Amino acid sequence: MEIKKYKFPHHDDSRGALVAIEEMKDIPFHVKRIYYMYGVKEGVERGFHAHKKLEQILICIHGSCRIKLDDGYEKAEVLLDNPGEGLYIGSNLFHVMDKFSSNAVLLVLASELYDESDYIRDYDEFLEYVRKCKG
Ligand code: T46
Repeated sequence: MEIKKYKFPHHDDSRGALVAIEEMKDIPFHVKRIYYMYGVKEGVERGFHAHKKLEQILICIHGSCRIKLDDGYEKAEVLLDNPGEGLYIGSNLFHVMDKFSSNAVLLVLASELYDESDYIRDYDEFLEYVRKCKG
């Protein structure tokens, strides 16, 4: 599976670091929604779904967490621990987020507004859906 990570422009100086992200330039879509999660308790796993249409960039802007990806054929794991880089998650990727450090803040840039009908939360349904999409 191809893992798409984006490295964002850093503007570091004696005052500290500033990371700027511009839509359609540093990431491949227009951003319609931003959300973030923090205070995730030790041992908690989140996600367990895929999206039919949504594109997202996940950035762990503080601390670290792991993202497990499954495209219905292959599985992969990515550690996010750098606020200067983001993981692209396109459609049809079943994903789980876990191993959150106690100080982790996971920021997500999303291409669409929140729409529950875009979620596939059942793994068997996901497998059926991706196989149908691939023809
Ligand atoms: C994803 C991963 C990376 C809203 O009302 N609006 C929103 O924009 C979002 C994202 C969530 N919610 C509500 C829906 C649930 O009642 O917040 C609650 C928690 O959402 P959920 O259980 O879907 O959270 P995660 O961490 O399992 O998944 C989230 C995103 O929902 C999902 O799109 O790809 O983060």
